[in-house]
Amino acid sequence: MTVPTPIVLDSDPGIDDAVALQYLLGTGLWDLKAYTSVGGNLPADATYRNARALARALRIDTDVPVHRGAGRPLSRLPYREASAFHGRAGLGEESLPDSTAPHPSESSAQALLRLSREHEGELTVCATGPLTNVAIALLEDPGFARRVAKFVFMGGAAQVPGNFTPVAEFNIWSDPDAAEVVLSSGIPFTMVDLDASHQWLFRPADLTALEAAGPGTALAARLMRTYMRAYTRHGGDGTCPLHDPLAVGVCGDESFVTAAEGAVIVECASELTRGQTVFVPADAPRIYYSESPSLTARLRLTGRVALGAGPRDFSEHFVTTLPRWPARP
Ligand SMILES: [Ca+2]
Repeated sequence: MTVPTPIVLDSDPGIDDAVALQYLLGTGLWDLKAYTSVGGNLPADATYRNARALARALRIDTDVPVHRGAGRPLSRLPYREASAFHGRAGLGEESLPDSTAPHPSESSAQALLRLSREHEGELTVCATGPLTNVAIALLEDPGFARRVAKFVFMGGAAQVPGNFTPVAEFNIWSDPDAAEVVLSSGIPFTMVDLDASHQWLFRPADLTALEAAGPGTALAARLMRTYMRAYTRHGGDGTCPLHDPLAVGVCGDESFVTAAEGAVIVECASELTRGQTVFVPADAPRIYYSESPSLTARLRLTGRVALGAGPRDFSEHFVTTLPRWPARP
């Protein structure tokens, strides 16, 4: 039996964040050290409240501290609400009771920094919201980038259109400056973008399977039903993408995606293309940006970038793994 690896999930719940948490617990691969909330789908106070309520609903709130994220993006107006997809309070129609756990004094960024020191070289960080907290940790202490073993985030669109603007994915659009701080830090990153997450879909048969899996998956099934309806209202075909769960999956196994090595540079100056993630493969022509010493240097800060679905079936893994939590007595 393998020893669970320390991980922090940094998240803006959000429906797919919620089921990503339950899936993470179901894998049995991870020792969840903290659940750090960040503003994104809703303002920071609301995602913190939702994160605490989810920790209670999934019976981890006595063991896993939940931290409050930064109050706003690094240099932008406060987070917009994505209530069209996630419901007015962020978790569909649910109104879950708050946890009774004490409120930690550490912010999300402070918890990330402490855990990167306590588990230097071992800690995986998975981010499924805007990258504000991770950027703040890096601004406070750039050494965070080398202490983290692996950083996987859901966000961006490498070679496909965006989902919030023609060129930008929602998480990166929400705080592009934070994303650029993170992706230029030298942190060992894997970008789980729309290129991959739009390939792994949750289908009506998967919903039926979750609904049949017992009382432990009733909440997840209700959330996913709401999420599928939202996608259908927005022109979908009755399925929905598994954005955030896929990022958690890739923390454990990259073969759910195909990935290439390369740099990702985030557009922060333009209003029109705000949050665009410009992917430059490591084997790109060497003339790229040769007139710009700063961009040429930037291209050396590479990571793994998902470009599509991988050989291993993520949708199937998600639906069979999530019901393993909470463990039945
Ligand atoms: Ca999210």
